[in-house]
Amino acid sequence: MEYLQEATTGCRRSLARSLTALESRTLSLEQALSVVGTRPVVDDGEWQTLAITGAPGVGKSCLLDGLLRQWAGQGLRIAVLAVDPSSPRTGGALLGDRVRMTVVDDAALKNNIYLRSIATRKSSGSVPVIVEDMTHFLLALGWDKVVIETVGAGQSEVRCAAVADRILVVEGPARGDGIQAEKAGLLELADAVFVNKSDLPGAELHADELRESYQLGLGAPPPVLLTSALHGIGLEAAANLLLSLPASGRSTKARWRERLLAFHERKILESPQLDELLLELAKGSIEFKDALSFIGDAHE
Ligand SMILES: Nc1nc2c(ncn2[C@@H]2O[C@H](COP(=O)(O)OP(=O)(O)O)[C@@H](O)[C@H]2O)c(=O)[nH]1
Ligand SMILES: [Mg+2]
Repeated sequence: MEYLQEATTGCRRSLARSLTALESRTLSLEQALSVVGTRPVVDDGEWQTLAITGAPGVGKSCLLDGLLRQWAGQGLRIAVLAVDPSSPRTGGALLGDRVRMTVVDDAALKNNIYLRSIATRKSSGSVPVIVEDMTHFLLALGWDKVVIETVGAGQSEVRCAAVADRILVVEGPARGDGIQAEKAGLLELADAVFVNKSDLPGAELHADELRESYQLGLGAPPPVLLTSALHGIGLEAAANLLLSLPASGRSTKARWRERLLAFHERKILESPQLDELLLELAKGSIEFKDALSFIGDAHE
């Protein structure tokens, strides 16, 4: 595991190799941290991890490119994990082939940025668990912040977002159908909402719809900001707002819910007896509740 040691010296190739080992579960986070060390926890109210989530095509990658320029320009070192739910139909990536991040081509900034995508279709393990482990590892290596880009659809993606200290939900202009119920869960988790593509009609209308719907709920509403990643409008304000963004009280409960669920999932997926238990269950030689108690016992 020499590559782990090398990753601590800033070698990108060794970093990539370490992340691949975490992804394929041939390396556990514990093992990795035992080599690279852990980072002391400073509770200064600042976030270390941010999730950027929202429907495909709303401009998350474009926005992130602009935000990274601002942050890297201020000297922050930021690692990005792009969770890429590759399309089962084409086998191609849903996110990866849309927009290329240009910040990594910028000689003055690229040393402050690291990009890594996680192809969920190829993944053998639970993606939220992998994302969480990679995040801890990157922070332990001394990256200032980790940003997780994830499509805001589906339980697994919501759980990826819940790994983060703060959640930014990105929306596009109004499409005339108001705020749909399936979005409510995601909006509930938001510490901030950006309505991107403010250069297109309907963006302000949608921002108003969102603000209104937050007024109906309990607790302080998250800030709702208009941005145009394409034209660079509102990006500086957005970057500053995010850096000092407090966790919204309303998102905290939903986040803990997701984290509890993720913990449970990890317990099951990482149980050494899982394969055996599944076989026994399939054969009908043990009962469901026996399997549950096995998994419980293995970790207590
Ligand atoms: N008009 C307009 N288009 C944008 C804006 N931001 C992104 N786009 C375009 O939206 C498409 C999807 O962007 P992308 O960042 O890949 O979206 P993602 O799937 O959410 O990551 C691309 O063609 C972008 O050029 C914006 O502010 N205004
Ligand atoms: Mg994207």
